[in-house]
Amino acid sequence: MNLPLLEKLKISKNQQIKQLAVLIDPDKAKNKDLDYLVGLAESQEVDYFFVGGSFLKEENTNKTVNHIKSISEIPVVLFPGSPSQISPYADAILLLSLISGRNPDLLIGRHVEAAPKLLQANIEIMPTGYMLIDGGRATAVSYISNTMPIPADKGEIAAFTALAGVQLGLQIIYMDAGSGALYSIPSKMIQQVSALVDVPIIVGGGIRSVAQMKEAYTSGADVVVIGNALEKNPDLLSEMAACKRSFALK
Ligand code: 1GP
Repeated sequence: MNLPLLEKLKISKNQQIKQLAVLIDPDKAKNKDLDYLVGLAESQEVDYFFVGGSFLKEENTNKTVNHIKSISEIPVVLFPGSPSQISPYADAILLLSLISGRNPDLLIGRHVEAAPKLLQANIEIMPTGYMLIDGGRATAVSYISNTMPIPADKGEIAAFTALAGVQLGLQIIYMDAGSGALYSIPSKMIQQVSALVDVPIIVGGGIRSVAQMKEAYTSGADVVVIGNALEKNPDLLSEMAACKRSFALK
């Protein structure tokens, strides 16, 4: 029997097995490049594809998810910027509450809009507390969501925000410096969050090197997400996957 992805994520966390997600932006995914990246991800045993973007010009989500599913066994998890990005062909969705912000639309409004679509899509729902952290420059998600990120040196605020999310019943915390962030999330902040909450922690935004990835895992990230760096250079994936695997050997 296939375990739900949330269960797998929790088991991996308990066993201190680190995981790697590759972020695919459906607007940017050209079939040839996508096939190459998906092929590499298969051979390197990447754990998840996250599919989505904060601002999609075209409704490419279904097409992209279908295409990935036709050539890969790796689970596809929606990381949606809006309810229009819900696809019934995905395995699961990170149902995001933007808990770092104070925009009611992204705490409950869009979820009401999404509810009937999710009911119909019948995919696994992974309730996720999403925290934007300042990564050194204004990001699309901060602009589009009309929210301010948590300052990178305010680890305590991040930790109590995450704790409040977990107390509200959220099952995952996603700390994101935003796609293409100048600076990835400081290790001290990841440590502070992971010391306070026991749910799986996803970390992404601005991670371009194995050293940054290693630092995130060591600080308490259970899943690291890489988008931009692999769009620019997919061949980085083999060393990144090796970094992830090196934690399993400890
Ligand atoms: C963004 O966490 C993801 O939401 C990944 O960011 O594209 O900078 O890797 P990058």
